[in-house]
Amino acid sequence: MELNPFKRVARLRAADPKRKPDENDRLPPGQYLTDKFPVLTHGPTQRVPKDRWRFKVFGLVEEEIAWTYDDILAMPQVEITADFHCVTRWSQLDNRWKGVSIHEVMGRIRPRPEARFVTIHGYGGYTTNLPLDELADDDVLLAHTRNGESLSAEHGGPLRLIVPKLYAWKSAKWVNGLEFMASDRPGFWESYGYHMHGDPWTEERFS
Ligand SMILES: Nc1nc2c(c(=O)[nH]1)N[C@H]1C(S)=C(S)[C@@H](COP(=O)(O)O)O[C@H]1N2
Ligand SMILES: [Mo]
Repeated sequence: MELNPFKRVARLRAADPKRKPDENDRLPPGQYLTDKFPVLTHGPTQRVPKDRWRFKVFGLVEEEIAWTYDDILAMPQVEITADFHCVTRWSQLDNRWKGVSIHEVMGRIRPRPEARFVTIHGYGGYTTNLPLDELADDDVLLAHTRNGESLSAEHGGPLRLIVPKLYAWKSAKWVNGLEFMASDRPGFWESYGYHMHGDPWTEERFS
């Protein structure tokens, strides 16, 4: 049975001593290493057929867009190697993610000048918030493949966001939209007390 989000955040917060990061360590403070690829989803796994997939760009943009899965996959692909840190304390090193760089996506979008933050939307109603300049970072991508294998539905396949520099709750599974905003607004976990930003190196776990 799934814990209710209030209880879950209260439990994590209670076990949250701050530590100093070790500069030589690849593991952020308070994290442990795992070789496994745990599934961490709040609510049911979404199973959206690729031919019905839509990726919407809306909010503070000059022009709203709705791309199909094929539209997105037709954009140039990249592969990055990145670590993955869950706020529940497991970390994985050296995932090879393949997909479409957010730069390709951003190059086809015209945010209004007042847009500073983005809400990432996923099928199932999941949301998470990011500053626009961090969404547009070099290592952010819409991933469909990890370590040479297509992402399973449990891991957000056919398409998920990957934001390597922040805790993994920012890496929305079944990503289906970017909503541009002038000011920051908490997403799903952020509204239950997860940090608005979520840098694992300074342990921005809770707000
Ligand atoms: N749509 C959606 N995306 C999500 C989540 C979720 O519940 N729904 N959980 C987040 C959390 S807390 C983590 S740690 C990672 C886990 O990804 P994984 O299940 O592929 O390991 O997905 C993130 N993205
Ligand atoms: Mo997580």
